[in-house]
Amino acid sequence: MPTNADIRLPGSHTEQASSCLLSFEFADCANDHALLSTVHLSGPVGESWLVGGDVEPVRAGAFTGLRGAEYQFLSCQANIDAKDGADGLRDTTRRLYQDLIRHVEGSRYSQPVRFWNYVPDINHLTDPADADSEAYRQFCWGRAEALENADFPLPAATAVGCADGKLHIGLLTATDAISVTHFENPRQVSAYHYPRQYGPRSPSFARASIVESNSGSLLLLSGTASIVAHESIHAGELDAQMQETAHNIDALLTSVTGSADVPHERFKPLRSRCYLRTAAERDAAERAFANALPTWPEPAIMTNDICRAELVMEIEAVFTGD
Ligand code: 3EB
Repeated sequence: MPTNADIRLPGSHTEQASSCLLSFEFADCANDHALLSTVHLSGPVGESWLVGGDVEPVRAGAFTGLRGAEYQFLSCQANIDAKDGADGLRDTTRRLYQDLIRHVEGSRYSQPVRFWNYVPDINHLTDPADADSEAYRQFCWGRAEALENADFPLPAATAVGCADGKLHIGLLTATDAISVTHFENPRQVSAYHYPRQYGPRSPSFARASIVESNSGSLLLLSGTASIVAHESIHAGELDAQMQETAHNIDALLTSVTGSADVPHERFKPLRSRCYLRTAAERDAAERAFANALPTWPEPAIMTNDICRAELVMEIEAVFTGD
């Protein structure tokens, strides 16, 4: 039976019973409060992100969530009105990100750790003749406008599609008691430096973020796909994209640990998700994943569109450090 996966955030309250700060349901997310909208295909049916000690509810504009001693998680879901076209998504994204930034900057939990974004009909062009009218590009535009004046570094993120018509945004942040650092991938151009051909404004995220305290560390890997430098490669090919994604993850971990000789010794894969564009490719994705990442625990495989139309899969993961 697949289990719900626990991810324990490092902090100073390790001796206390843990509380759930944030939970993702992969199997049953048809409720109005779900951060993630997806269709579960195989593997773990959810993730619970735990903190030591108690948590209490927080409300910040359109966002709600929980906070513990050192971490806060806020999320919201917004209906995107199809009749507003591309501008509706860009404006809504800008407004929600501005709300979120304002709240986070004014709180004790001011260090961003990781974003999750689920964008409705992410590859849809409101004007078929204009590649910049794509939902993902409009989302990136609104997000960049909100973040350009923010006083914080870009953290790890995921941005994939969803089919419920709503924009879902979630943000995990930490207090100064936690060390938070962000990393890029030497095999990939930083997303915030992608050239103009990918849209009016570049995506705003780091390739990975590490949270660390005396009790240990976690590496939070952003959504990672078959992109080398800034180009998508192996368009439409599941096996090859899976291999290329594994190479990207390998390059990132090697770079973070600072050594090609003893790669990955510091970080062990704990939980992963594989977002798969085509549900019918589930069995092929299971095989390709096991082939490309043979030492990893079984991933949660789910169906979501990927932010570039030629990409068929993307992996996000959490690694435990020492
Ligand atoms: C990429 O590497 C693939 O826009 O927040 C991965 C992770 C991707 C996060 C985002 C996009 C985002 O560009 C797509």
